[in-house]
Amino acid sequence: MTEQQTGGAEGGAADSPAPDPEEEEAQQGVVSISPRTRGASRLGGIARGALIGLVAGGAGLAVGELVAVVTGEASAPVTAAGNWAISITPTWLEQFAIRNFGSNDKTVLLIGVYTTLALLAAIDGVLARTRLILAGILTAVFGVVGATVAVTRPVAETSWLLPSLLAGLVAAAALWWLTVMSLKESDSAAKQTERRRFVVGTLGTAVGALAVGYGGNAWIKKRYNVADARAKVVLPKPAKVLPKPPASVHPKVPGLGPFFTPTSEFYRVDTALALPHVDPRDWKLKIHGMVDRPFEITFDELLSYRFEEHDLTLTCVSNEVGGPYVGNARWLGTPLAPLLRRAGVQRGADMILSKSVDGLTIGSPVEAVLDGRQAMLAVAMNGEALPVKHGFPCRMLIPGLYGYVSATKWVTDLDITTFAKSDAYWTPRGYSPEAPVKTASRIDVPKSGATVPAGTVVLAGTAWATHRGVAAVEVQIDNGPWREAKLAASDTPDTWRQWSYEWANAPKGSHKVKVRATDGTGAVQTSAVQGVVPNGATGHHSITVKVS
Ligand SMILES: Nc1nc2c(c(=O)[nH]1)N[C@H]1C(S)=C(S)[C@@H](COP(=O)(O)O)O[C@H]1N2
Ligand SMILES: [Mo]
Repeated sequence: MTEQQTGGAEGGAADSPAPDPEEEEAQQGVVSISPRTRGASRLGGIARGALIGLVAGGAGLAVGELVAVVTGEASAPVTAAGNWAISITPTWLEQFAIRNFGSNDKTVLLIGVYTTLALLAAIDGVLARTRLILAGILTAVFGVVGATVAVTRPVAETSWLLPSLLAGLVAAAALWWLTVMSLKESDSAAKQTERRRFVVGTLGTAVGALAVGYGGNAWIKKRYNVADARAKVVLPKPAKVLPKPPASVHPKVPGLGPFFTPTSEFYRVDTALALPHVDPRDWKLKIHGMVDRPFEITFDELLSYRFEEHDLTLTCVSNEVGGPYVGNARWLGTPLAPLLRRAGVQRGADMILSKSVDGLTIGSPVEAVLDGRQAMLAVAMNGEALPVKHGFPCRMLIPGLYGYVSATKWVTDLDITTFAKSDAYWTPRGYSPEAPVKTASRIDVPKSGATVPAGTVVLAGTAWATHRGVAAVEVQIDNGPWREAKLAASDTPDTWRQWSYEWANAPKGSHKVKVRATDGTGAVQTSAVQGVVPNGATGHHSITVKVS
């Protein structure tokens, strides 16, 4: 809204002398207004109210952001509200978001939060023109609501009340001030001065809010930045250097992704709206609960342990058949089993409830960590310290289990407990407490719907049955017989296996191609179609190809 537009609204006064009920009320209520301006268009009043609401709301949020420089990023009003929204998101909506927005789901959520807040602020601003006290109280109530959702986050501190409370107060004050000025401005006697005051006040508040908001945000980013700390981490040398897998783990088919997923392309799935920025100097891991000898270690202590490299394919329970939420990396970590043994897991304990700094909890079977597989606390992937979004400085990994039951990022707490007693984050949201990775296979080349020249068509893709390994991959064309694909070399049973198939004399026309894998135990991937809830999708991936 510009000054010209508000001016235009007022210009309409002469043409429409009907008394505006809004201004009449304002006259009785808050400020006395000269009859001359009664005709100011109602629309102009609404627009101006909405503008004031937005500016006042913005001022509040900006101050909230500034306070959050001290109280922590996740306590900022918008972040807290967003995190709360994530926590109450029903499973169907979460699935919808993952399916449609993928790793941009956070951006979409933030847009949603900002839009909702803007709408509320605008409505409140309009309301303020006739019911200033009520609107002021409402604004303060928004602040209290924000403070409540902030302080009820799993790892909140009492100070998390502050940003939203102050935001509410500042917004209420700004709303009051600007509304009173705006209503007064209609007064004839000092019209020019009043108007200038209103415009300057509104513009000034808006500019100030933007400056403080952006400044606060930049300050938060700087203050909680761990890039330097990450750069300084000296990765421990693995006790035994793992040789590079042979080149034959990758069939050289154009368009097929590499055997190791580049870190920059590795999928990301988590509930963190503001990524946790954990300084390794502050990091501690606590192992406690049903153990004989609970203990706590620092990052330096962790780094002094025995480290191993391990190639492992990580996948998400939310990955649909043929989906992208799977990646393969070389991880550097210290085995988890010796740490559990040092703590002395008590009889009856069957669950590790791991917790991240942002309060997310993940439940994993104690058995899976102690049965000899390479469960680890990882500090690096693909030769570099973990990126912040993949769990810096430390994350858990257990081969064979979906990420939501094994791969805790920013992990700081292992509570040894039982599945009977404890629920992890996703359990009450409809996901199974335990979830081994299901056998899956995917056709990556050609892309579904692609047109390819007749002759020999090369199909290629990947298959995984983490920890059981992949023993065979077969493809089926147009419901014909299943034909054995050529498997690339196997790295470990914990990694995916790429495959290719030369489809000779592919006839012209549209064809359907399907794939299925057999895992290391000899079990063939099921064709039964199941969605991702409660413990992973099943069914065969299929594509259509046009041969021309
Ligand atoms: N702290 C934390 N750890 C987490 C999650 C999370 O939301 N928060 N998501 C889990 C899920 S569902 C998956 S699939 C993997 C994904 O790991 P990535 O983002 O590094 O690929 O992390 C797991 N660890
Ligand atoms: Mo996941």
